[in-house]
Amino acid sequence: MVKLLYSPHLITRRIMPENQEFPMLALSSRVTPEHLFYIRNHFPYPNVDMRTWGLSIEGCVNKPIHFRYHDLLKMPQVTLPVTLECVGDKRSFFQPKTRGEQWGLGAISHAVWTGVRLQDLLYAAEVRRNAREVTFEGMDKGVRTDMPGVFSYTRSLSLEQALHPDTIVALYMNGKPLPFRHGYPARLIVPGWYGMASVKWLHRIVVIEEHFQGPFQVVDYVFDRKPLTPSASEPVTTIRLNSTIAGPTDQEVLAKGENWVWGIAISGSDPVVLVEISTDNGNTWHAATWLEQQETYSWRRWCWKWTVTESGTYDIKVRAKDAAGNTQSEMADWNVKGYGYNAIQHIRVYVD
Ligand SMILES: Nc1nc2c(c(=O)[nH]1)N[C@H]1C(S)=C(S)[C@@H](COP(=O)(O)O)O[C@H]1N2
Ligand SMILES: [Mo]
Repeated sequence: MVKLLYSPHLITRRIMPENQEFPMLALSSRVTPEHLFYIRNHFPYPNVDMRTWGLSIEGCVNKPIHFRYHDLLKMPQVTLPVTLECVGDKRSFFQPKTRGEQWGLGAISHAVWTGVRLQDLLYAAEVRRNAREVTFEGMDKGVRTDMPGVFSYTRSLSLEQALHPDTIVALYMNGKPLPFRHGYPARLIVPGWYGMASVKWLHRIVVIEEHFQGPFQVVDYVFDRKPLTPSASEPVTTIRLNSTIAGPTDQEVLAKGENWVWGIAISGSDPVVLVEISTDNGNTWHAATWLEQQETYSWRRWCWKWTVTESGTYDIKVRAKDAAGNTQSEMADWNVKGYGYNAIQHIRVYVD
């Protein structure tokens, strides 16, 4: 039987497979409640039978291991707040349009993840010297439109990234066992990276000696720029500096007086240090106020009180700056697959 899940709280982009986004306007806490967390699936949901489920570590290791669920639960656990963002987030803003799910602002959400360090599992299996990458296989599979065959959702990481102490096999999300749609019983969490790396319904880890060539590694999730030359193709990794206005919304009509502009900022590498708002199409900028502390791998909410005395049409913009001095640009970094949109967001509001 095909599982059809659909959440009325989310903004639906596709029902089968389920692809739904977080309604940014519902941003009211740092942690996204489970029923509002965005969902990104390539395939129908897998059938997970906990009587037989296990996580195997095999390939280029001295001691292949098969972990049962309770084995993992008994191991030392770490807890990390991590924002997941789909690299297709904001794709609908690219001009010209690019193919794929037309995500708006909300293919991004934040949760607190608990699980075992991947390095603990890999050390237990004794990775051999000639290992180069580690592949992660999800239990979901299906066909692709661009090539024949049935594929599982499988991704790889360099051995170095796999051994990073913050790369975890998560068993809990926000203090409860992972919800099925977010990868129960176990999923990879690669903090700071776009969401495609965080493989759900994980059941097989294979250590390999070569570069993984699966379609979710070398066909999808690469920035392709035309004309296509080898140097113009680079793999998608960390989350780009970005900021988003949750409210007001584009084309909203406001009253004169005090209005709050509010939203989130994120970066997968250098921390965001400043968010600025403009209400005159980018001529003058005002620093927003943080609603919470900077925390590695986490989005950060901000707000700014806008006192409007005159009726009119206002072009509001938001831009973030990071600790390395980078800032968002006006121009989107257009690429064939519509990945990594992080141009300055622009909305128009009317004050009556
Ligand atoms: N097994 C599996 N893992 C997966 C995917 C998938 O389709 N199958 N999608 C990936 C992508 S592209 C993203 S953005 C995140 C989304 O995680 P979420 O659905 O828990 O929000 O999961 C990643 N892990
Ligand atoms: Mo994604």
